[in-house]
Amino acid sequence: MKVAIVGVSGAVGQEFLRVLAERNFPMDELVLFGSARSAGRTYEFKGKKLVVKELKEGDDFKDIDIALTSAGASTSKAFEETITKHGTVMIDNSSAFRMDIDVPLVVPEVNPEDCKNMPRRIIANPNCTTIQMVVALKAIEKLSHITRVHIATYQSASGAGASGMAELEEQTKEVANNQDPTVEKFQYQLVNNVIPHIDVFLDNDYTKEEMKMYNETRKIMHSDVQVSATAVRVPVMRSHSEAIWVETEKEISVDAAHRAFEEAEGIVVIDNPAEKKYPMPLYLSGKDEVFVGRIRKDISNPKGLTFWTVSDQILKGAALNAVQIAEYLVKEGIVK
Ligand code: 11C
Repeated sequence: MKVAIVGVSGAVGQEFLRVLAERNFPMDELVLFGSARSAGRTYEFKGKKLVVKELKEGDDFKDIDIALTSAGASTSKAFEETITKHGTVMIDNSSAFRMDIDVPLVVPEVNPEDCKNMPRRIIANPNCTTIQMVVALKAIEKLSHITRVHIATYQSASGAGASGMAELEEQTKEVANNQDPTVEKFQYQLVNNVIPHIDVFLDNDYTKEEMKMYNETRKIMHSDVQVSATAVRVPVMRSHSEAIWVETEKEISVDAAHRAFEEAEGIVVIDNPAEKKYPMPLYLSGKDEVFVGRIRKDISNPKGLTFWTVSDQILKGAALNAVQIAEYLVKEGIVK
Protein backbone atom coordinates (compact mmCIF):
# COMPACT_ATOMS: atom_id res chain seq x y z
CA MET A 1 0.00 0.00 0.00
CA LYS A 2 1.46 3.32 -1.11
CA VAL A 3 -0.14 6.56 0.06
CA ALA A 4 0.49 10.16 -1.03
CA ILE A 5 -0.27 13.43 0.70
CA VAL A 6 -0.76 16.34 -1.70
CA GLY A 7 -0.46 19.76 -0.05
CA VAL A 8 1.54 18.46 2.89
CA SER A 9 2.77 21.89 4.03
CA GLY A 10 -0.74 23.22 4.73
CA ALA A 11 -2.63 22.95 8.03
CA VAL A 12 -4.60 19.90 6.84
CA GLY A 13 -1.55 18.36 5.14
CA GLN A 14 0.37 18.51 8.41
CA GLU A 15 -2.54 16.89 10.21
CA PHE A 16 -2.60 14.08 7.61
CA LEU A 17 0.97 13.23 8.69
CA ARG A 18 0.00 13.08 12.36
CA VAL A 19 -3.26 11.18 11.84
CA LEU A 20 -1.69 8.54 9.55
CA ALA A 21 1.08 7.95 12.10
CA GLU A 22 -1.18 7.94 15.17
CA ARG A 23 -3.69 5.55 13.62
CA ASN A 24 -0.89 3.41 12.22
CA PHE A 25 -2.52 3.43 8.80
CA PRO A 26 -1.50 0.18 7.05
CA MET A 27 0.94 1.23 4.32
CA ASP A 28 4.40 0.45 3.04
CA GLU A 29 5.31 3.87 1.76
CA LEU A 30 4.25 7.49 2.11
CA VAL A 31 5.08 10.05 -0.59
CA LEU A 32 4.71 13.80 -0.01
CA PHE A 33 3.79 16.32 -2.68
CA GLY A 34 3.58 20.10 -2.55
CA SER A 35 3.85 23.25 -4.62
CA ALA A 36 7.12 24.39 -6.18
CA ARG A 37 7.50 26.59 -3.08
CA SER A 38 7.36 23.70 -0.61
CA ALA A 39 9.21 21.14 -2.77
CA GLY A 40 12.48 20.13 -1.10
CA ARG A 41 11.22 20.69 2.45
CA THR A 42 11.45 17.69 4.74
CA TYR A 43 8.88 16.37 7.21
CA GLU A 44 9.27 13.56 9.68
CA PHE A 45 7.00 10.54 9.56
CA LYS A 46 7.45 7.72 12.08
CA GLY A 47 11.05 8.72 12.69
CA LYS A 48 11.97 8.99 8.99
CA LYS A 49 12.61 12.20 7.10
CA LEU A 50 10.58 12.52 3.89
CA VAL A 51 11.34 15.10 1.21
CA VAL A 52 8.44 16.95 -0.46
CA LYS A 53 8.26 16.39 -4.23
CA GLU A 54 6.85 19.04 -6.53
CA LEU A 55 3.35 18.22 -7.79
CA LYS A 56 3.73 18.09 -11.56
CA GLU A 57 1.99 16.54 -14.53
CA GLY A 58 3.41 13.13 -15.38
CA ASP A 59 3.41 9.64 -13.95
CA ASP A 60 4.39 10.24 -10.32
CA PHE A 61 1.14 8.64 -9.08
CA LYS A 62 1.56 5.42 -11.09
CA ASP A 63 2.17 3.15 -8.07
CA ILE A 64 0.21 5.15 -5.52
CA ASP A 65 -2.96 3.52 -4.20
CA ILE A 66 -4.49 6.44 -2.27
CA ALA A 67 -3.79 10.17 -2.53
CA LEU A 68 -5.02 12.42 0.27
CA THR A 69 -5.27 15.83 -1.36
CA SER A 70 -5.63 19.20 0.33
CA ALA A 71 -4.11 21.87 -1.87
CA GLY A 72 -7.17 23.92 -2.78
CA ALA A 73 -9.94 23.40 -5.34
CA SER A 74 -8.05 24.77 -8.35
CA THR A 75 -5.07 22.45 -7.77
CA SER A 76 -7.41 19.47 -7.30
CA LYS A 77 -9.13 20.25 -10.58
CA ALA A 78 -5.86 20.85 -12.42
CA PHE A 79 -4.32 17.57 -11.19
CA GLU A 80 -7.35 15.25 -11.20
CA GLU A 81 -6.13 13.45 -14.29
CA THR A 82 -2.49 13.25 -13.21
CA ILE A 83 -3.51 11.74 -9.88
CA THR A 84 -6.23 9.30 -10.97
CA LYS A 85 -5.20 8.21 -14.48
CA HIS A 86 -3.40 5.06 -13.26
CA GLY A 87 -6.15 4.11 -10.78
CA THR A 88 -5.06 6.01 -7.67
CA VAL A 89 -8.05 6.86 -5.46
CA MET A 90 -8.04 10.60 -4.76
CA ILE A 91 -9.64 11.51 -1.42
CA ASP A 92 -10.03 15.21 -1.92
CA ASN A 93 -10.48 17.72 0.87
CA SER A 94 -11.31 20.66 -1.40
CA SER A 95 -14.69 21.81 -2.66
CA ALA A 96 -13.71 21.00 -6.30
CA PHE A 97 -15.81 17.87 -6.86
CA ARG A 98 -18.19 17.66 -3.89
CA MET A 99 -21.38 18.25 -5.80
CA ASP A 100 -20.40 16.31 -8.94
CA ILE A 101 -22.95 13.56 -9.47
CA ASP A 102 -20.25 10.94 -10.18
CA VAL A 103 -18.22 11.74 -7.05
CA PRO A 104 -19.32 10.37 -3.67
CA LEU A 105 -19.24 12.82 -0.77
CA VAL A 106 -18.56 10.80 2.33
CA VAL A 107 -18.61 10.95 6.11
CA PRO A 108 -17.81 7.41 7.28
CA GLU A 109 -20.26 7.51 10.21
CA VAL A 110 -23.07 8.52 7.85
CA ASN A 111 -22.72 7.14 4.29
CA PRO A 112 -19.59 4.93 4.01
CA GLU A 113 -21.19 2.64 1.43
CA ASP A 114 -21.25 5.57 -1.06
CA CYS A 115 -17.50 4.91 -1.44
CA LYS A 116 -18.38 1.80 -3.43
CA ASN A 117 -19.45 3.85 -6.43
CA MET A 118 -16.57 6.10 -7.51
CA PRO A 119 -16.32 5.98 -11.31
CA ARG A 120 -13.79 8.83 -11.39
CA ARG A 121 -11.66 7.29 -8.59
CA ILE A 122 -12.42 10.43 -6.56
CA ILE A 123 -14.09 10.59 -3.15
CA ALA A 124 -14.78 14.07 -1.82
CA ASN A 125 -14.36 15.06 1.81
CA PRO A 126 -17.16 17.46 2.83
CA ASN A 127 -16.78 20.95 4.24
CA CYS A 128 -15.80 20.95 7.92
CA THR A 129 -19.04 22.55 9.13
CA THR A 130 -21.09 19.97 7.24
CA ILE A 131 -19.14 17.01 8.61
CA GLN A 132 -19.78 17.66 12.28
CA MET A 133 -23.40 18.53 11.65
CA VAL A 134 -24.25 15.39 9.65
CA VAL A 135 -22.61 13.11 12.23
CA ALA A 136 -25.05 14.58 14.78
CA LEU A 137 -28.03 14.65 12.38
CA LYS A 138 -27.56 10.98 11.51
CA ALA A 139 -28.27 10.05 15.16
CA ILE A 140 -31.58 11.93 15.09
CA GLU A 141 -32.52 10.77 11.59
CA LYS A 142 -32.52 7.19 12.93
CA LEU A 143 -35.39 8.20 15.25
CA SER A 144 -37.42 10.24 12.78
CA HIS A 145 -36.85 11.88 9.43
CA ILE A 146 -35.43 15.40 9.80
CA THR A 147 -37.39 17.81 7.63
CA ARG A 148 -35.69 21.09 8.47
CA VAL A 149 -32.45 22.31 10.08
CA HIS A 150 -31.38 25.77 11.16
CA ILE A 151 -27.76 26.33 12.12
CA ALA A 152 -25.59 29.17 13.31
CA THR A 153 -21.90 28.34 13.10
CA TYR A 154 -19.04 29.63 15.24
CA GLN A 155 -16.05 28.90 13.01
CA SER A 156 -12.47 29.10 14.17
CA ALA A 157 -9.51 30.73 12.42
CA SER A 158 -8.17 27.27 11.48
CA GLY A 159 -10.95 27.01 8.86
CA ALA A 160 -8.98 29.58 6.89
CA GLY A 161 -5.85 27.40 7.06
CA ALA A 162 -2.42 27.94 8.61
CA SER A 163 -2.41 31.59 7.47
CA GLY A 164 -5.77 32.19 9.20
CA MET A 165 -4.38 30.88 12.47
CA ALA A 166 -1.21 32.96 12.02
CA GLU A 167 -3.34 36.10 11.48
CA LEU A 168 -5.34 35.52 14.66
CA GLU A 169 -2.12 34.99 16.62
CA GLU A 170 -0.54 38.09 15.12
CA GLN A 171 -3.64 40.24 15.73
CA THR A 172 -3.79 39.08 19.35
CA LYS A 173 -0.24 40.37 19.93
CA GLU A 174 -0.84 43.57 17.96
CA VAL A 175 -4.03 44.45 19.84
CA ALA A 176 -2.33 43.73 23.17
CA ASN A 177 0.43 46.17 22.13
CA ASN A 178 -2.03 48.86 20.98
CA GLN A 179 -0.89 48.43 17.37
CA ASP A 180 -3.13 48.44 14.30
CA PRO A 181 -3.93 44.79 13.60
CA THR A 182 -2.86 43.16 10.33
CA VAL A 183 -5.99 42.29 8.32
CA GLU A 184 -5.28 40.15 5.26
CA LYS A 185 -6.98 36.79 5.51
CA PHE A 186 -10.24 37.80 7.13
CA GLN A 187 -12.52 40.64 6.02
CA TYR A 188 -12.06 42.54 9.31
CA GLN A 189 -10.10 42.36 12.54
CA LEU A 190 -11.10 39.05 14.15
CA VAL A 191 -9.78 39.70 17.65
CA ASN A 192 -12.60 41.10 19.85
CA ASN A 193 -14.98 40.57 16.94
CA VAL A 194 -17.22 38.06 15.12
CA ILE A 195 -17.62 38.19 11.34
CA PRO A 196 -20.86 36.89 9.75
CA HIS A 197 -19.16 36.37 6.40
CA ILE A 198 -17.33 33.19 5.34
CA ASP A 199 -16.53 32.73 1.64
CA VAL A 200 -18.34 34.82 -0.99
CA PHE A 201 -21.95 36.05 -1.05
CA LEU A 202 -24.22 34.42 -3.64
CA ASP A 203 -27.32 35.70 -5.48
CA ASN A 204 -29.67 34.43 -2.75
CA ASP A 205 -27.74 36.47 -0.10
CA TYR A 206 -26.42 33.33 1.57
CA THR A 207 -22.65 32.79 1.45
CA LYS A 208 -21.04 29.91 -0.43
CA GLU A 209 -20.10 28.42 2.95
CA GLU A 210 -23.76 28.48 4.03
CA MET A 211 -24.92 26.91 0.77
CA LYS A 212 -22.32 24.16 1.17
CA MET A 213 -24.16 23.19 4.34
CA TYR A 214 -27.45 23.08 2.42
CA ASN A 215 -26.23 21.13 -0.61
CA GLU A 216 -23.69 18.82 1.00
CA THR A 217 -26.02 17.76 3.83
CA ARG A 218 -28.71 16.71 1.35
CA LYS A 219 -26.20 14.76 -0.75
CA ILE A 220 -24.50 12.95 2.17
CA MET A 221 -27.76 12.08 3.91
CA HIS A 222 -29.63 11.26 0.68
CA SER A 223 -32.29 13.50 2.09
CA ASP A 224 -34.71 16.23 1.07
CA VAL A 225 -34.00 18.08 4.33
CA GLN A 226 -34.24 21.88 4.20
CA VAL A 227 -31.16 23.58 5.65
CA SER A 228 -30.69 27.24 6.50
CA ALA A 229 -27.32 28.32 7.90
CA THR A 230 -25.63 31.50 9.07
CA ALA A 231 -21.86 30.97 9.06
CA VAL A 232 -19.84 33.14 11.41
CA ARG A 233 -16.09 33.44 12.01
CA VAL A 234 -15.16 33.78 15.69
CA PRO A 235 -11.81 34.54 17.34
CA VAL A 236 -11.11 30.91 18.28
CA MET A 237 -7.91 29.28 17.06
CA ARG A 238 -9.17 25.80 16.29
CA SER A 239 -12.43 23.75 16.41
CA HIS A 240 -15.75 24.87 14.99
CA SER A 241 -18.94 25.06 17.07
CA GLU A 242 -22.55 24.99 15.86
CA ALA A 243 -25.95 25.83 17.35
CA ILE A 244 -28.39 23.50 15.58
CA TRP A 245 -32.21 23.42 15.55
CA VAL A 246 -33.86 20.40 13.91
CA GLU A 247 -37.47 19.71 13.04
CA THR A 248 -38.51 16.06 12.68
CA GLU A 249 -41.54 14.30 11.19
CA LYS A 250 -42.40 12.68 14.53
CA GLU A 251 -41.96 14.24 17.94
CA ILE A 252 -38.77 13.06 19.68
CA SER A 253 -38.23 13.26 23.44
CA VAL A 254 -35.07 14.77 24.84
CA ASP A 255 -34.30 11.42 26.50
CA ALA A 256 -34.57 9.56 23.21
CA ALA A 257 -32.35 12.14 21.49
CA HIS A 258 -29.84 11.90 24.33
CA ARG A 259 -29.71 8.11 24.02
CA ALA A 260 -29.39 8.31 20.23
CA PHE A 261 -26.42 10.66 20.52
CA GLU A 262 -24.83 8.45 23.22
CA GLU A 263 -25.13 5.39 20.99
CA ALA A 264 -24.01 7.07 17.77
CA GLU A 265 -20.64 6.33 16.26
CA GLY A 266 -18.18 9.21 16.53
CA ILE A 267 -20.15 11.26 19.08
CA VAL A 268 -19.36 12.08 22.70
CA VAL A 269 -22.14 13.69 24.73
CA ILE A 270 -21.15 16.37 27.25
CA ASP A 271 -24.45 17.59 28.61
CA ASN A 272 -24.90 18.51 32.23
CA PRO A 273 -25.79 22.20 32.37
CA ALA A 274 -26.29 22.12 36.16
CA GLU A 275 -22.60 21.31 36.49
CA LYS A 276 -21.57 23.69 33.68
CA LYS A 277 -20.76 20.73 31.44
CA TYR A 278 -21.10 21.41 27.70
CA PRO A 279 -18.70 21.19 24.76
CA MET A 280 -16.30 24.11 24.22
CA PRO A 281 -13.65 24.49 21.50
CA LEU A 282 -10.88 25.55 23.86
CA TYR A 283 -10.94 22.19 25.60
CA LEU A 284 -11.76 19.87 22.71
CA SER A 285 -9.23 20.81 20.04
CA GLY A 286 -7.03 17.87 19.11
CA LYS A 287 -9.78 15.34 19.80
CA ASP A 288 -11.31 13.07 17.17
CA GLU A 289 -15.02 13.05 17.98
CA VAL A 290 -18.00 15.33 17.48
CA PHE A 291 -19.08 16.60 20.90
CA VAL A 292 -22.76 17.25 21.55
CA GLY A 293 -24.41 19.12 24.42
CA ARG A 294 -27.20 21.52 25.44
CA ILE A 295 -29.72 18.95 24.11
CA ARG A 296 -33.21 20.30 24.70
CA LYS A 297 -36.69 20.70 23.31
CA ASP A 298 -37.17 23.64 20.97
CA ILE A 299 -39.78 25.62 22.91
CA SER A 300 -41.04 27.18 19.70
CA ASN A 301 -41.85 23.85 18.04
CA PRO A 302 -43.15 20.53 19.51
CA LYS A 303 -41.38 18.63 16.73
CA GLY A 304 -38.19 20.58 17.29
CA LEU A 305 -34.98 19.79 19.14
CA THR A 306 -31.99 22.00 19.64
CA PHE A 307 -28.41 21.20 20.59
CA TRP A 308 -24.82 22.43 20.37
CA THR A 309 -21.86 20.71 18.71
CA VAL A 310 -18.09 21.21 18.75
CA SER A 311 -15.51 19.38 16.68
CA ASP A 312 -11.89 19.91 15.70
CA GLN A 313 -12.11 21.45 12.26
CA ILE A 314 -8.69 20.22 11.09
CA LEU A 315 -9.26 16.69 12.43
CA LYS A 316 -12.83 15.41 12.02
CA GLY A 317 -13.57 18.42 9.82
CA ALA A 318 -10.80 17.52 7.38
CA ALA A 319 -7.77 15.22 7.83
CA LEU A 320 -9.29 12.60 10.12
CA ASN A 321 -12.45 12.24 8.03
CA ALA A 322 -10.32 11.66 4.91
CA VAL A 323 -8.14 9.08 6.66
CA GLN A 324 -11.27 7.32 7.97
CA ILE A 325 -12.47 7.11 4.35
CA ALA A 326 -9.10 5.58 3.40
CA GLU A 327 -9.43 3.09 6.28
CA TYR A 328 -12.88 2.10 5.04
CA LEU A 329 -11.52 1.52 1.51
CA VAL A 330 -8.84 -0.80 2.91
CA LYS A 331 -11.22 -2.58 5.32
CA GLU A 332 -13.74 -3.26 2.56
CA GLY A 333 -11.03 -4.37 0.12
CA ILE A 334 -11.98 -1.57 -2.29
CA VAL A 335 -8.31 -0.61 -2.36
CA LYS A 336 -5.86 -3.47 -1.81
C1 11C B 1 -13.90 27.73 6.85
N1 11C B 1 -15.25 25.83 6.30
O1 11C B 1 -14.06 27.49 8.06
C2 11C B 1 -14.26 26.72 5.81
C3 11C B 1 -13.01 26.06 5.36
O2 11C B 1 -14.90 24.02 1.54
O3 11C B 1 -13.29 22.93 2.50
C4 11C B 1 -13.20 24.86 4.46
C5 11C B 1 -13.59 25.22 3.07
C6 11C B 1 -13.94 23.98 2.31
O4 11C B 1 -13.41 28.78 6.44
